[in-house]
Amino acid sequence: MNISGKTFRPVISLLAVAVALAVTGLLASPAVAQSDDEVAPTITSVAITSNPGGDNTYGAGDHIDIAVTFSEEVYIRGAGSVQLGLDIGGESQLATFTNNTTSNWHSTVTLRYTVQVGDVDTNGVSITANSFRQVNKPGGKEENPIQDHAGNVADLSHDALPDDSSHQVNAPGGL
Ligand SMILES: [Ca+2]
Ligand SMILES: [Ca+2]
Repeated sequence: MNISGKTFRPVISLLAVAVALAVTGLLASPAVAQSDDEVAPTITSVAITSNPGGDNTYGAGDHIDIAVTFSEEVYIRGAGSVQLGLDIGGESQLATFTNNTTSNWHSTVTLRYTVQVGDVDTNGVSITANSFRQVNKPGGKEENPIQDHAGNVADLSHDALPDDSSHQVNAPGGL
């Protein structure tokens, strides 16, 4: 056996990193209250809430906002941590959570897509079924799944919204 300082030190460092990660994970987790609640949260509605104006049409730079409502308050950590899929003229686009509160607990979350030059949908925007999803990023999906106060992880399934002619898009690109 030849346990020199050179071989020993990296082991200590790895342990220190592991402990630090474990502590960070504990601190980042939402507090779970004592509760008899065993019912998982579900998505009860998905609706476009922005107003494109009298012409029912969004132009480049306009915001399309979609509200996703849950059956109860859920923990969602931070802006950008969840996304929702839109279909704009046959192209898949992502709306992203814009958290405008200091709380991570939400009954309804609003996701926003900003219309880009080149987006055109003459029969209106549609929303893809079961496209609401949590983004995998540090402090996100693995450490903090979307859950209720009792720690029941949410069922994120939801219906599609069909083409909605009151939410058309017309931002054609140049030549
Ligand atoms: Ca519950
Ligand atoms: Ca469409």
